[in-house]
Parts: sequence; C-alpha cells; structure tokens
Amino acid sequence: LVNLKINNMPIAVEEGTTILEAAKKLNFRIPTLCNHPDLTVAGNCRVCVVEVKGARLLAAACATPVSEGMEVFTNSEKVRVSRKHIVELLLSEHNADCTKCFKNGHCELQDLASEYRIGDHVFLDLVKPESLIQDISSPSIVKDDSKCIRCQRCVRTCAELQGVSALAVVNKGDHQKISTFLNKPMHEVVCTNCGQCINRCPTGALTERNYIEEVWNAIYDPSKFVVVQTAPATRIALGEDLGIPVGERVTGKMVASLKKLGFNKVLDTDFTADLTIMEEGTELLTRLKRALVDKDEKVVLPMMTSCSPGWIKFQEHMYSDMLDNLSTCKSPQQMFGAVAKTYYADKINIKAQDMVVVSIMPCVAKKFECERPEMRDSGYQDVDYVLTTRELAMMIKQAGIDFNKLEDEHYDSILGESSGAAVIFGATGGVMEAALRTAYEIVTGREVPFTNLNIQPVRGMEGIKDATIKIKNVKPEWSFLEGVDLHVAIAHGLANARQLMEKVRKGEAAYHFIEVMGCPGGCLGGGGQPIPTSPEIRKKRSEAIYQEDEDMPIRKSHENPEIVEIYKEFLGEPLSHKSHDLLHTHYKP
Ligand code: HC0
Repeated sequence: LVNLKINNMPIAVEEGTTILEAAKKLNFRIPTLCNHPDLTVAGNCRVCVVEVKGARLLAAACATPVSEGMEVFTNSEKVRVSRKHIVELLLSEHNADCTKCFKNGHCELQDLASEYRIGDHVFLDLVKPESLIQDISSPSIVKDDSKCIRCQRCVRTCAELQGVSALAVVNKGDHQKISTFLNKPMHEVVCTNCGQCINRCPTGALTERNYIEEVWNAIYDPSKFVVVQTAPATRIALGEDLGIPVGERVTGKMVASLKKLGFNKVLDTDFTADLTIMEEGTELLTRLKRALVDKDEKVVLPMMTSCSPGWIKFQEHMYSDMLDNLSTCKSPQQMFGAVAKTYYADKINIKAQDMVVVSIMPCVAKKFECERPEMRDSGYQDVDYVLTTRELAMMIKQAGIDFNKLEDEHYDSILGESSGAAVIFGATGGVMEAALRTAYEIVTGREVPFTNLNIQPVRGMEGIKDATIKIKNVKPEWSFLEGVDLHVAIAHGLANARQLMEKVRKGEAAYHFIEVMGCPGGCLGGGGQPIPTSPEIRKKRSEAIYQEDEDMPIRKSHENPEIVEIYKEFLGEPLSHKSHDLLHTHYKP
C-alpha cells in the first residue's frame, strides 16, 4: 500500500492508484471533463489539476499515480485560480447558447462554469464561425463542433468500446478538432449510430436527433391515432432522469405518464420481443435441421441475432460477406410497427394511414432503423418516430407531470401483454436466455423446471460469453437433435463483437447461435439512456431487469396469450407466408 495525505487527511491505497481515485475514496470529488470510468486515461482537459507539495507544476489528478509520502491539495488557492482559468479558456471556444442546447441542465461544462461562478468572458470569444454549422446528416446523431471541448471521450468511446473509430482527432494546435474520415457528414462514414459517444460527451457537441415536436404535433392532430411502444430497457432507466434512484423500476409510472401525455394507446415492444422468440427460435431450429438432416451445404451457421440496429450497420460496414449469418427476423421494434399498422389497425378499425407509431427506445440507432427502406412492409413507414428514454423524460417535464406521484397503470391490450423472457431482451444475454427457455420446451415437450428458468451461464457483464447446452430426451420429431451439443456465444459492445466475428471468420469457433447487442451491457446501456453511464450504473440496471422478469406472472414467450392469439387469428404459424412478409427481411451488401 502507498501512504499519502490529501487535504491533510491520511489515506493508504494500492500502488498504481491515481490521485483522482484516491481523493474519491476520501469523498473529495475532483472535477474532470475528459476522464470517464469506461475509458482509458487521456489527461487532456486539465480541469482536474491539483497541487502536490514540493512540485513546481500542478498535476493532472487523473493521470498522476500516488507515491509514498505525497501531500496533495485538491482545492488550494493556486488550484482554484488555475482551474477557473482552464474552464474560462474552454468557454472562450465554446458556443454557449445554453438555453437552446439539448444538453442544457445536463452539461458538465455548464455545471463547472456554475460551480466556479464564471460570468463574463475573461478571454476573447474564439468560437470559429465554421464550427457553427451542425452536422444533422444522420437520422440519429447531431454533431455540433461549436460545443466541442476536444476532451476526446467520443474518440476513445468509438475506438475502445465500439472498435469502429468513426471519429478521430485531426489537425494540431488551434485547428485541432474531432472529425470523421475526410470530414464527411456522419451519415456517409462508418458510424453505426449507436450513440455511445453521446452518452460520454460532457457537453452538447454530440446529441440525439430529437423528434419531440413532431410527436407533440401528432398527439395534438385530431386526424391521427397515435400508438406508443416502449422498449424493454426503458422501464428500468427512465426514472433516472426524473429524480428516481438508479436501478428503480418505473414500468407502471411510465405507462401512466404516456397515457397522461395523450397517446391513444400505450403498448409494449416486449410483446414483439416475445414474437421474435417464436420466429427466431423456429428459424434456428429450421437451419439446424437443414444442416444436420438435409446436409444442405447452403445453410449458414452460426445464426446471429438481428435486433440491434447498431450491430446490423456494423456488420454491413465491416463484415458484409457474413450478412447471411444474420437471422432474417426484423427487430421487435420493427415487428411492432408492421403488426400495428396491419393486424392491430384492422382490429381497432383504424386506417393504417391515420395511425402514427411512436417508439420509446434506449437506443439512437433505432431512429436510423425505422427509416430504413426495408421497414415499410405495412405499406407505410412501419414506425414513424423514435424517441430516446431521455426525450421521453423531457416530454414528461414539458407536460408538467409529477412523475413521482403517478399511480402505476397497465399497458393497453392487445399488443400490451408480454413475458419475463421479453423484458430480459434489454440485458446482454437476454435474447439468448429467452430463446433457450422456449426452445427447450418446444424440443423436449417438457416444461423448464422453475429453478432452471434463470440461465446463469448466459448472464453477466463479461464482454464475450459462451456456453454449451447438451440436448437430450427430445420429442420424436426433433430426434436429429438428440445428443447434439448446442454451442452458443454472446457479445455486447461492438469491440467485443469484432473479436467474436474474427474468431468465427477464421473458423476458430464453431457456434450454432450468437447473440450480439451493439451497446455495452446490451440495451440497458444504450445510447439513448439517461446520462451518466458507468459499469456500476449498468450493473444496477441489469439487476432491475432480472428482478422485473422474476416478478412477471408469465416468463416464457410462447406462453404469452396474446402471442398465441396472433398466430391463431392472423399469422398462422412461425415462418408462415404472412410472417415472412411482415416480420422478416434480408440485409444486402
Ligand atoms: Fe433493445 Fe430490442 S431489446 S434492441 O436492446 O431485440 O433499443 O430495450 O427495444 O427492437 O425488444 C433497444 C431494448 C429493444 C428491439 C426489443 C430487441
């Protein structure tokens, strides 16, 4: 252990601990704009400077390891004056149109300016006119260079967590900026629209494309019937933006708030997550039969999940030779839109052209997904608008709803019933677990014992997980699966997905089924979730998701009565013609 003093208070910490981490243990928060618990140390914003006794220069607390006998002052006069000047310098290059900024009230630079009582600019206003042009080419992400402080959190996020590197530092000195390949618009580069950069940007330099006004207009248009669907991971995080502690589930309050906002029907993406399990599970069993019984050399394995639009776009850019590995299932969000504007519209006697489908998603790539040309099988754009969890929180505030005081309400029916298997879609490994619960029962004809419903090997935050399931005691029609070892793998975050894909491409891993979610932790860590994010926050959200599953009366997709009904009344059976028309697609290179 290393002994040191911080603000005259003694502490002993592990060797290699930084001053920033040691100070945190003593409950001294040192401000920083470039440091982030998910990323490597950069030490480039200098806001975390501290005074070390005997040293000539101030030290960056995030990048300086402690040493024996060190005496650190985190808030001396020298520190306060320097830190204030650093913030003033950052502000001199920052377009401080705070009242218009989507990050107003959530901006780390604004918080620091307020803490240090920074008023008039001491330095010149150095905002470059050319930086005032926002890049709004992407349907998901707005890039505003006039707000950028070059902390490079976005660059490290894109490279380290996502393995994409759509953003990079270009030029030097005064001309340094964060740019794309050849400074092209965001929609023309390899950006996957995951939005992880947004979650880590300390200012408003990277934000989501916001569609709040369009949705308000639809709600107040008497000629429109507006239905809203909510993704699995919204219900365990929305509260964070509305004064509720991390990890607290707010499903009932969220439904109540959506009804108060004026949506005509409040429905659930979890319903179509259950539908996905029926379709994707059947597709996997069909591919296995073709491989094992028919010895069909054209069948492509491993089959890979296709519900995360950031992952799809990543594969289109980086592994376009392997697109046939993707399940043909659309994502639950898109299945919902297709079913809402056909089956559901008929049932409630509303014309599809009068229906507006809004999604509340923890994801910004879903904004891109709903505009894809493949997603119009109802004859219209199946999903009209996607709002993030953050945008919904903003609407609730705009409407003056006291979220905390809301009584829980239930989803409307139909398209509102779901299982615990659907809710765990929001955590990494959840789609796999949901599929295994149903596949076991289809193939063996026996119920999954209650004590085995939580399939632990596919849970947890490890970047890549794998498991082997021995299939035995199958029903006669599945005899080709008797004794087969089913190999499955799960990755979350695109850097992990890349590692797994490389293994598959080189033939080093013989999996049958792979789940990939584009964001760290799965959708619970999505680019549209409340900010901040960290491993600790994602762990709490994950615990909430699994608790939600355990509290559900139905925990297997095939037992959802509304799923049984939609097959009986409309789809026929999984992979039927109608299913193919509405629920499946092919991504082409
Ligand atoms: Fe997800 Fe989904 S689980 S991608 O993470 O499959 O965004 O929450 O809505 O579509 O259901 C996100 C979350 C969804 C979809 C579902 C899947």
